[in-house]
Amino acid sequence: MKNETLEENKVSLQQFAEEVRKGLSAHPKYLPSRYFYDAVGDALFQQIMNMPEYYLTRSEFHVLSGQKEAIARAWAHSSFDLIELGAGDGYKTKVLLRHFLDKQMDFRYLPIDISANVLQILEQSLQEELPELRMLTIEDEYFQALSHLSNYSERPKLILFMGSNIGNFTPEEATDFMGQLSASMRQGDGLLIGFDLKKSPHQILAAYNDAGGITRNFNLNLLKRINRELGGDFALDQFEHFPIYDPELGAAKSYLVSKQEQEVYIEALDEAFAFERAESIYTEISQKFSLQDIKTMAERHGFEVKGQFFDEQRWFVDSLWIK
Ligand code: AVI
Repeated sequence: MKNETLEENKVSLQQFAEEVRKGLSAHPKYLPSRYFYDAVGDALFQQIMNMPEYYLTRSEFHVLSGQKEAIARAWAHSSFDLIELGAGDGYKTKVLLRHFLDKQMDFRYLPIDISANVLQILEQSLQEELPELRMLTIEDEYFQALSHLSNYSERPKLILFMGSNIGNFTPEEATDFMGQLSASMRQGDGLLIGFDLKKSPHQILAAYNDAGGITRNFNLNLLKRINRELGGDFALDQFEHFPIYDPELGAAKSYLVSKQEQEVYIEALDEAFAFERAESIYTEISQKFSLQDIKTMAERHGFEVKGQFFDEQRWFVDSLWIK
């Protein structure tokens, strides 16, 4: 078992190295944002969710607390499997779980995540707070887990994909992801999906450029991780965090910009990467959406929009789609 884990780690380290090579050799340079989330990145993201500027988590929490009854009514099933993609710490999901339990609905909660650590922490906290909850954690890739599930459960599925995680895909990746997700669902299954809505560009930009510099550290942690795991020699003080927001595209993008001409060597790749002064690495997209964008996406993938659930300020929406 231990060897298997070591083998898996080696494979994913190799994949990480290859993706870094590809991104740093490209013009313009980029790095995939999913590598933000090592243990340090997870802890920094936890801090981000508590920052005054980062309204997303609070807004979605307000959606769920204010609209839980309406959501349950629109879903309209009392016996189902509740599946969550990328559950995190469960802070927001607990609102729904508690409500469904109070209403004595007959459901199992199945959070899917590739991190055993995340699932273990979640399971422990749910066992303490909601001991009556029936739950089965699934450590796997999303689509692999969903295809297994369809084989042994006949009950309708309600899939949760919250937090505006869909926004961290490029529009092409989002189309690909939604296509796969739709293909893994049966007629009548539901998807409750969170979208951060287009709003004042100042407000959006501030969420990715906080005064305390936590998002800066989150972004720079990507270079720190390359140093630590791949033997890189990035000088962190030689790169600056630079977020932008394009209100036309609804795209918040983050970059790391080289302060000077420099070379960075990465041992695992035995390769040096040259940076010109002011050359950028594109590290993340956080796409924002209009209600029309959401409707178009749903219809394109064969869903009917059954309900749109907002917070009071209408900054965030959890949208219920039925296949
Ligand atoms: C996880 N995801 C929805 C966050 C976002 O808002 O795009 C990640 C994040 N990046 C910087 N701050 C937060």
